[in-house]
Amino acid sequence: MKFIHVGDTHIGQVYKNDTRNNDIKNAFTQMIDYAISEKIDFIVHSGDLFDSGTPPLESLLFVTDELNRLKFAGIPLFVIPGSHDVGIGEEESIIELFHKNNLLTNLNSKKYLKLGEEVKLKGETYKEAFICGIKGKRSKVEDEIFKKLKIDIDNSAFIKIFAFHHTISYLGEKFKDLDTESLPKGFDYYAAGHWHGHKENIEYDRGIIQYPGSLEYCDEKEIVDNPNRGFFVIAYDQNGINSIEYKIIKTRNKQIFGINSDNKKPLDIENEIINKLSKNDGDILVLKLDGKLDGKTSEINLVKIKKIGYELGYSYISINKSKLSDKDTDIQEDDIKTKELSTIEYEFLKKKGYNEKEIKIARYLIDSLGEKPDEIKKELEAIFYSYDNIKD
Ligand SMILES: [Mn+2]
Repeated sequence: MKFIHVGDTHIGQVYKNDTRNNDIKNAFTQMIDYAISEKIDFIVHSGDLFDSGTPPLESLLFVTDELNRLKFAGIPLFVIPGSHDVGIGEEESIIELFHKNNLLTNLNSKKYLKLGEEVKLKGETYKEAFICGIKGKRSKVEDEIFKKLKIDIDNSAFIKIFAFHHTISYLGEKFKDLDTESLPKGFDYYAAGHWHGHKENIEYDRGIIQYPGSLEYCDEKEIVDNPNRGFFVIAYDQNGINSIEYKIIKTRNKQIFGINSDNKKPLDIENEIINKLSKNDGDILVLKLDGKLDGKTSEINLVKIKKIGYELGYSYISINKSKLSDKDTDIQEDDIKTKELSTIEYEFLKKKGYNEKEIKIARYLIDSLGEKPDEIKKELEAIFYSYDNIKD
């Protein structure tokens, strides 16, 4: 018997780029095609099926079609809602809509999860596998769940699977949102999601924790950091897990260039970049600029670079300037000692070429961290209107 473990498929509008959003859908289709052609017994999804708790209609229709193909092939899909599958301020997840339409099993539907003094969790036994899981974090409650968890495990199953949607402390204290030790014990396979990197074979209790990572690259960092994207195929029998394979899906060609700008003029950088570009068939292009430019960073004509790039055939172009600086924008050490923080902020943004309105918004946002969304919205509207008649 075989099952697929996939996670973080993020169907929706991850990019402001139709081609890349279609790539994300295409990755999902590749996984489903594989499940059907290889006669996989079932699929476990470890959360973030959608990119948003309120996905566009077009995404809902796409997923409905794909899940109907699975249903027709007799392959059940077991899902825990991820942090992205729940709308802001919502209790219920978009996953529940598909559960109610019998296109998947929401492992945290009322039937399986009961909150209270004790958190009672049930699962399903399918093809001699016991499957259960806990949804991702949208509120602090999900942290508490792990401390009070009582799981009704089917001990007669050949393999016991626990799905969860957290970054565990094993991966580093800095980004963790769950201590590894908080995970329940007694499982053979921990189907992990939320962290978009890829990690295999983390030993825990009597089993292993596996992160497949996002099924397609969800941002520039993932494009740069990860060579492959894919899902796990796990074979098991009465003796437990037999084999685990990482199935790599087909993604676009990537071209990643690092460009050092030390003592170069903006126009030189522009030409250097343009010279690197070549005719291609829909490649992804990432340009990482660093160093200290002899001139203003805003003088590099990014619009022109992108226009030429798209004409040459690139499907998606990301230009990263976060490590690029120019001679004017460095904050002087003396400034830190003698000036108010707000003055340093103002002068820095001014040198970066932002106008008064943009600076006011930026500084307001820095100051308003922690305020209520409604109040932030009101204040931002006021700033927008008050600057309407001022020329940039
Ligand atoms: Mn995710």
